[in-house]
Amino acid sequence: MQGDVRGAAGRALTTVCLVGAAAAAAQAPAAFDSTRAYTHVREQVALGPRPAGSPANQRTREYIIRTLAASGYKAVEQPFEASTPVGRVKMANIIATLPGGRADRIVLASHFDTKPFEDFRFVGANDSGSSTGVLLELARVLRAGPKPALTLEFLFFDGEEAWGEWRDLNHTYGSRHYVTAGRASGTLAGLKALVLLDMVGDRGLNFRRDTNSTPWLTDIVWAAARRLGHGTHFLDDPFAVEDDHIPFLKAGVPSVDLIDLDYAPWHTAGDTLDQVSARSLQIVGDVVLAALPEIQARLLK
Ligand code: 1BN
Ligand code: ZN
Repeated sequence: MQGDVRGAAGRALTTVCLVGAAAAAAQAPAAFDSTRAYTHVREQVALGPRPAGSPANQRTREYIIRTLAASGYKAVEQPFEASTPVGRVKMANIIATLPGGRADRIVLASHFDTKPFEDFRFVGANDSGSSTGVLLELARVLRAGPKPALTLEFLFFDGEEAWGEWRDLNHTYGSRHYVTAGRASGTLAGLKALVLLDMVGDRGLNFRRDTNSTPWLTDIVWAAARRLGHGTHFLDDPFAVEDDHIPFLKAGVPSVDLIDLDYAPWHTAGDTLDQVSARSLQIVGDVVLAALPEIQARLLK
């Protein structure tokens, strides 16, 4: 009899604990898993060089869409044709949306094309495998967490890289197309901030403050890094960089570019998987996740 009573009490306690654990799990945001992010980098590298217009670029898009689908997103492609030094090239951005409490949105972005080189094999593990891997993992984690205050959009740009020299309009084809299309359709008005990731996997992670980026956004990211104890990777040195955030800044969208250009194998055959550190991917994923609530709070003020 007593055994039965204790058994019932024990079962009740177990039920309470399980319900409590389930409630906690429902509220706690899932953790960023750099092992998954690193796997995404490896899978992209395995596809080989992925310049805009190439079959491997198309397969990269399929990989991104498939990975997003596994996280519960119905991603859409934004196809366009760009005029480049090698003629008209078919490209496509990829967009996945996580609806928030408001329709106004924050975009988290990365490019996924690799720079075209004819004289050597460029697989772009860091540029652009690392940021694409982090963005795919951020999309998974954020969907598993509580509904965000603002809508979040995960945006994968095609055609960031130049054919040959980065000058005139020979670069940022995908981001320029997104901004032009968003202006024409009116959807750009709901875009309140852009966080751009590029080259985030270097073992010796060193972000400098891009002076083209919006200072309050940079401040929030740098403060989040300090809070998490990663301040040593986020230097106060200023430098100016041109990247996919420039079309957004020109359109008046507050933007920050998190880019580590202090990377010896940049745009060389040496930008291979062994140069990418899962620990760096983890730091960037954690810092972006810590910065997002602050960015939302600032935008809701
Ligand atoms: C970043 C990665 N970029 C190209 N691949 C943009 C860039 C171009 C940054 C020129 C600095 C100089
Ligand atoms: Zn590059």
